[in-house]
Amino acid sequence: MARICCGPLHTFALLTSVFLILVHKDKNVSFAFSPSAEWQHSTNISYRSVQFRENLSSNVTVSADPRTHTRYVRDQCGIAVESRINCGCDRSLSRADCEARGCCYVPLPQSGLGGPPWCFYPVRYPGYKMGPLLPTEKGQRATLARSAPSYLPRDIPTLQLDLMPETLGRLHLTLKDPASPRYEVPFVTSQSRGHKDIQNPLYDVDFQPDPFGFIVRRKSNGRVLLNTTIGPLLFADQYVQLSTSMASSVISGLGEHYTPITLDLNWTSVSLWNRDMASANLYGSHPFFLVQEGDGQAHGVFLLNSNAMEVFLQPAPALTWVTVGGILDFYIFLGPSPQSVVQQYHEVIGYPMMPPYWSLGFHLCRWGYTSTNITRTVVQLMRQAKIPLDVQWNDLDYADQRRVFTFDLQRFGDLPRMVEEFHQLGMKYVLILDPGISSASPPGSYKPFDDGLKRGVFIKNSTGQILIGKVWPGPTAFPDFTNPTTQDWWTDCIRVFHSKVPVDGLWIDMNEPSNFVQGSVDGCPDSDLEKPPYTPGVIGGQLNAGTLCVSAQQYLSNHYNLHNLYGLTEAIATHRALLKVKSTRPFVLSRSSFPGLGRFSAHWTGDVRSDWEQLRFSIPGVLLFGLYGVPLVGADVCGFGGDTTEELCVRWTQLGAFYPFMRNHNDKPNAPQEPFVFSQQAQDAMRTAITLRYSLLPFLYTLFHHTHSSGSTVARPLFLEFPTDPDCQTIDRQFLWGSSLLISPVLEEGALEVTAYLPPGTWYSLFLMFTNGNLQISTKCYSASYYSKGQYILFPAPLDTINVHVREGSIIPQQVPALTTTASRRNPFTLIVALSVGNWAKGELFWDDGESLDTFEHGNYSYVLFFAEEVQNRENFVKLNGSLDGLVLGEVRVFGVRAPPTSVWANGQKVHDFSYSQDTKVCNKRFILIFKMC
Ligand code: MIG
Repeated sequence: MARICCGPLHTFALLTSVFLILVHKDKNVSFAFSPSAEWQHSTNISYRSVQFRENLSSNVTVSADPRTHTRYVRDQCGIAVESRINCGCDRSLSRADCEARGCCYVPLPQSGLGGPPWCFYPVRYPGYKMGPLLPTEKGQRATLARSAPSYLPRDIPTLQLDLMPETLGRLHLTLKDPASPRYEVPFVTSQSRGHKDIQNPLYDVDFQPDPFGFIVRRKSNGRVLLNTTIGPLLFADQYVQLSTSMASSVISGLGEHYTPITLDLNWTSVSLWNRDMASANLYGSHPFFLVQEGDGQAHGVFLLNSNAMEVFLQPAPALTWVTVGGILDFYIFLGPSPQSVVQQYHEVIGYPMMPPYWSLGFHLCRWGYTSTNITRTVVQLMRQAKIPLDVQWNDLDYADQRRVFTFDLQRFGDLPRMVEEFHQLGMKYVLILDPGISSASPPGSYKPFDDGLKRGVFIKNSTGQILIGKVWPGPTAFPDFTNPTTQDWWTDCIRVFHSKVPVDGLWIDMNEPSNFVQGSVDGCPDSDLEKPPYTPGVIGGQLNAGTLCVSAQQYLSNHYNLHNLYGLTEAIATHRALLKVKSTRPFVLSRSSFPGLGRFSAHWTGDVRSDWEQLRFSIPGVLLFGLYGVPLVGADVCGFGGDTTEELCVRWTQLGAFYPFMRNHNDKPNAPQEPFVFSQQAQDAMRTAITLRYSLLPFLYTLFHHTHSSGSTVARPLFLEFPTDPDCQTIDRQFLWGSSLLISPVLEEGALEVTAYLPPGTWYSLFLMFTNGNLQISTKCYSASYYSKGQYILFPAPLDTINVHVREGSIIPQQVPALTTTASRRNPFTLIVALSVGNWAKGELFWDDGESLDTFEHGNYSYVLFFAEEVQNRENFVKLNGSLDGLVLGEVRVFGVRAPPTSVWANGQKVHDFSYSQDTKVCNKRFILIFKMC
């Protein structure tokens, strides 16, 4: 047969001129596998062009003024109702209070709560006055001064504005106090690069000098992207406010919240203050948003500020940032495509880490595996059920009195041996690590605390004693990861523990940080930090609710400023510790997050309930973290809180098979939800889904490579890929892997069909097609193709099926699945070639050993490009070289072959073992051809 199969190959150079020919009467279709040529991501697929919706705001339903029932009523202060900027973001105001602030008070018939404000700023409400713009090394600078104080305590009378064009598509703008330095966010943007002399950037900036405001336009079409003259700039010590108009109402970001992919602008607000709470302000803070402008272009805004923040959204469309500290540090990204906005953002916060290959496998966990023997049994039962499993986890159960860096000698006494056994099976092991360090063990009995005390690693309260809170082990101290000494101590703790229990990764939970008492066991002082003049809308009403006193002192600043960075700094420390201890790619899973987390860690969406609504909202949750630069993300498969049902768990496993990070995890009191506890039918369905995932891991890994090397997304909202298709703007019940796999899961109880949108073009159904003795998977050796004009189509979705479609023109590298990635990585590859209408397809594979550090950076990898194209004669084939050690291409499946081939050739030899079947659903008759290379 084809030469590509002749045993393990030392280098791909041996594969010179590997090509396959399908001989038809008139034409040949050839496939050349190119390991070296460059191929840009942009495809030739032409998008349906759409008209820019000129007046997006006219599509917005606003609270009409009932006095006239028209949309754009001018009230007496001259401002349309939907454009009123609340003069009382900080507190509700009576007419007298409002007028004392010099604001307009115009009541509306409905209640003032949750709707347009009654008290709002008049046009040109006094603020700062801007002096002349002077050139600096990085751009331009101006001084802003207040002529009269604002209504806030401790105004900052003079501000310094810096305008720094950094790249053609990126503008950096800061506002700070030139007189005394204020807190600025550390860590996040150390990698950001900019250029000094930007010729012809995508943006224009204009200023209104008095009162100060700026306007950012897209130069190509003059569109106003941001206009801050719609409201005043307020800048006081603990209250900073800025409003802007938005170019459209289609906005994604400002997480972490429980939302659809686009935000609701109907007089809502979102608070950014990390909290261990499955509602309202969630575990992470991401002050970034992306705006779809309506014509396929997009821009993004990142406010680099880690203080407690509330962002008010209104239908104008407009938004108002209010933050209780720090400076205003804006990055504005001009795209122009949504995908390039994401790239520009990731350039600033750092490209995500390259995950170890095994971390893309299936993970299994629960709170309540109460011994090594129970944990072992779980692994055994998974293997008996022949369901792939790469990583077994333990929750807090392993720890002696719930103290981290210990293990319970009664129930987990042979933990080291268990981990070794898992390694023998080609599996990995991860356990949980909470940041709270028990402070109540007798002196000399718990080294992490004793050492930490000696080395001064713990956060102190405002009077300089170690702050004690309460978490799982009881009283605990909290490491201050902004302190370099803490980093060393943490590395030592991990090194010592790892020398006993050779964990492969660490799961850092409770790192908002979470605290079972408010502030500390001694409460918190009564101060401006604990009770700022204004507290954003956070659960519990106070910043120290469920966490530490914000007046607590850390190495770099107080907790008031650093709170939102706690998880990020712990992730950095844990990543670095694993790097030092293991010298392979670290795997860290963090609950709390901040921009930049993705460079160090994966993320899961926390304590989701086992219900259908949470299943559905897990999709935008995962997709948004892709925008935030944390591509390795997933929700707890089958749900965490409450008992799951068999049907929910099957559907969740099918969707979870397409989370970039796939872990089934369960809360302590719940009925078990491991795949093997369900009926044979359910197990079959779960096995099919997980095995399908395993077959696609080479493709998934290649997507991670792109994200790691150029800032992109893995699980991708449709609008990123089809930006000019208005139907895609808000779709978040479906998503893509990269640009070519469309996933359309069932999200409703009892549903056996799914209505899914197919963007314009031809799409091929992807079924699991592997017959593997080990896995005994039922196979469906057919495909159906659909030609879509950009429409919703009803697909059958019986319980054993998740609908996945391959986009025309793509080649998807797969590998014969196995029970672990250790085994599957040795299996032959398979290619799915989804021919376009024009009979071409392309794809790629990034491959390395899956765990060494910086393989891309050091060049220790292979990169293969695959092309399929129609050629007139065999002489025209491209001959290409490259290197790809020991990889075997086992099978090729070509979707969309126009007529049954009379013969098939590979590497100059006739292939005898091939089959083709007619594609039943196809309009213009096409065939699927499968042939074995080995
Ligand atoms: O207060 O470690 O989100 O995944 O199982 C609960 C026990 C602490 C919260 C995590 C969850 C984990 C649980 N943890």
